[in-house]
Amino acid sequence: MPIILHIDMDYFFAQIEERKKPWLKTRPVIVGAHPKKGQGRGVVSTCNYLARKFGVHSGMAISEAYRLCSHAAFLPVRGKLYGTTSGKIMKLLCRNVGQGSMEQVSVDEAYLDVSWLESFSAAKKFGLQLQQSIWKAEQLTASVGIGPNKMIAKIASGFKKPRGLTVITPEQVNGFLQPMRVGVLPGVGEKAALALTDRGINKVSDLLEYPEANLVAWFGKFGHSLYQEARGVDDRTIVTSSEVKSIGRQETFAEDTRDKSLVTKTLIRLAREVWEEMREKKFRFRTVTVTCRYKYFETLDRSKTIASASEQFVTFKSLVLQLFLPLFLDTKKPIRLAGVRLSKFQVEDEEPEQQETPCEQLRLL
Ligand code: TTP
Ligand code: MG
Ligand code: MG
Repeated sequence: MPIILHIDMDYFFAQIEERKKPWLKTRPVIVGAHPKKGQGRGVVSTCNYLARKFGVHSGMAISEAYRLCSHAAFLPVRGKLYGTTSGKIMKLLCRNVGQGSMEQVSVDEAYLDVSWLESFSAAKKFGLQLQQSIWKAEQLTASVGIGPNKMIAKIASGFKKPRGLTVITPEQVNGFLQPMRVGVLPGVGEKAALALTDRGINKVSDLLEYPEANLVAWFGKFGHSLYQEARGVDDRTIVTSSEVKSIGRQETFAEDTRDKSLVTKTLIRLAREVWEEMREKKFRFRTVTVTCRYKYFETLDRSKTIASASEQFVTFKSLVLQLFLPLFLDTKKPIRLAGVRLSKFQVEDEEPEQQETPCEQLRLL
């Protein structure tokens, strides 16, 4: 029985700022660009929960935040300090579960596979201990969610923030998920949420009334995932850093960048290296993954698996370019690191499952 734990630090950057200046704890605190008395042009990185009461949130224009809460303490982003603190917390988590059971997904969150604990009540105890260890080591609070898969664990960790600990057993999944807004489901961004509410679908339970074919007609391949997600199903496994069944390369840019041609060229060069290493091993690949890490270490992956294994560099390259596009276009965030990975290998003399698949028939996993 899979048991997944998701841990996410509470108002991370702002909490780090409060740690050394306890008098900030009783004030709204906003970390981000300089407000310049309401004329500032940047955005809010994050804010503490007191500032959230005024409607301030991450990504909001700092001028808007100033309008809503001008008496807040406005603090600049100290990225290096947050990065070091994040590293210490991730190491602590890794010491508790081992590298093979952990996936860091952003500067302040990680999935841990704790299936070895064998029960949700043992996992709850473990989650509590993790919160206490982080408090002891760093004087910072975190929220924990525990569930039978990544999606449920992540929704659960955000359920009772800050300092929350929410456990959802397999029997509780549907009752937990169905009253929630569709926006909680992975992959349902603002656009998809709007497309759904336009059709009168506001809650996850509303989605259950539609056959899979409808969702596919509206959203293409994502419709398949959406159908599963609404039923609490999520097959994504934890992608650990010690994965040996793949060949990958990544590169950190000298400066965070929005230069599309620079990132594309880098990805193609990395892809060439990865492909050469794969050919040395006489492998053929089925899965291609492109990774982008953005400013502040938020990391996103996109993968495609083709029906039959390929050894063609052109196929690999066109998939890399295809996968990269949404990672670049769906956000305005500068890119810190880009990487490519091949996996699901077949060895040369294995029978291919079927003929080479044209790109249009690629299956999105
Ligand atoms: P989050 O975990 O999304 O937010 P948070 O930790 O501040 O608050 P919560 O208690 O809701 O988890 O992001 C982690 C950090 O990443 C956050 O402290 C600041 C940074 N960040 C940005 O700089 N810009 C953004 O738009 C977001 C979402 C986060
Ligand atoms: Mg957080
Ligand atoms: Mg987070």
